Amino acid sequence: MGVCSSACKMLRRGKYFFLLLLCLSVLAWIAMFSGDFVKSLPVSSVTTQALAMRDTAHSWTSAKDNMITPTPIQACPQKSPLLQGALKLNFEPTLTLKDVEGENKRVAEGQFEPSYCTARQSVAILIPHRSRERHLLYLLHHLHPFLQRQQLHYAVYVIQQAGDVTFNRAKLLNVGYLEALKDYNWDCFIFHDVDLVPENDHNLYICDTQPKHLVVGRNSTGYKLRYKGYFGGVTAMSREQFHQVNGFSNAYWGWGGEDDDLCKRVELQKMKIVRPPAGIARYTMVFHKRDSGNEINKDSMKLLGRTPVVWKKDGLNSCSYKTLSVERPPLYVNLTVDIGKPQS
Ligand code: UD2
Ligand code: MN
Repeated sequence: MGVCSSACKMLRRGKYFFLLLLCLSVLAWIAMFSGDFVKSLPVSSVTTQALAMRDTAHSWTSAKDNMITPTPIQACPQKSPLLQGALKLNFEPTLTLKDVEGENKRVAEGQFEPSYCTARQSVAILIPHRSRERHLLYLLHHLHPFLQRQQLHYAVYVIQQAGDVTFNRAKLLNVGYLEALKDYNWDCFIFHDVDLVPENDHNLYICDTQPKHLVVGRNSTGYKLRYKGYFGGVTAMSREQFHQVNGFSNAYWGWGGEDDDLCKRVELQKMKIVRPPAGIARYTMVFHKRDSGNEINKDSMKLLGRTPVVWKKDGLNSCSYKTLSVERPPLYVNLTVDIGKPQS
């Protein structure tokens, strides 16, 4: 027993020694391969990349070769869920441009685009203008929220006639079309009097397969269509439709006739004017007297007789003007132009 016990003790000690050696060598091995080895793991490892992406997500989303595919934005619905129908309009004498800017923080340089869906059309609103600041303010106040509820990508252009020669609404609208296309390839153009405020947001500011007249009725005429070929006030034409008729005539200086001329151009192209239902296409015209510098155009009947002969060479393709300034305050693009004067 004595011999065996000392032999057993030696064996046990050897076992411990061996275990200790094993532990030490494992530790030495770990120490040797840690650090550099871990760092040299292949970077193509999906896990590593995923972690890297998670840490810099904000810069990745805009990277060209983005590996995180953003959820595609859906097209806006055919009918906007934001529409309210008949609206209560207000014309507060104390309203200021600052107020309207404050109410429309998401409009920049006259432009807006829904962020939650892709607008069905990109629309340029063209407003011919001179010395009607109060009317412009009321229109901007109502029109911006109205267009946003329709989920449109849009921009508002105000085309100011410089100087005090006779007003020419039609030529200003031609200029607006040509200038707006330098900014963006708009699908649709709305030619909009400054004093007409839409009363119902179901009156959609989008273009149709045919030219569209948006004012069936207004307060001052008992909301009745004035006459069958009436095409004044607010109209919507696609980029192609307006190009096809060579735009408005540039020859109408003073009040009247230019809207009838556009109607003739449309009919000459075998297009047909469409209108929304009378219960929707309603406007309030802010009261005004005839402006000085916009006296009745005595030549309008004579000019209308010539339309079928001259339309091809009097219009967009002959519209000469000088752009004096382009400003971009928050709510509209402000174009000031010299459009010349009537030929005597
Ligand atoms: C009618 C038409 C209008 C046009 C005009 C005859 C309707 C609802 N409107 O408007 O589209 O055909 O007859 O030319 O039928 N403007 C200025 N400053 C001026 C003069 C005119 O900004 O000094 C602009 C402004 O956008 C105004 C528009 O031109 O709304 C039409 O002029 P208007 O309002 O004096 O003519 P009105 O109401 O008879
Ligand atoms: Mn008017």
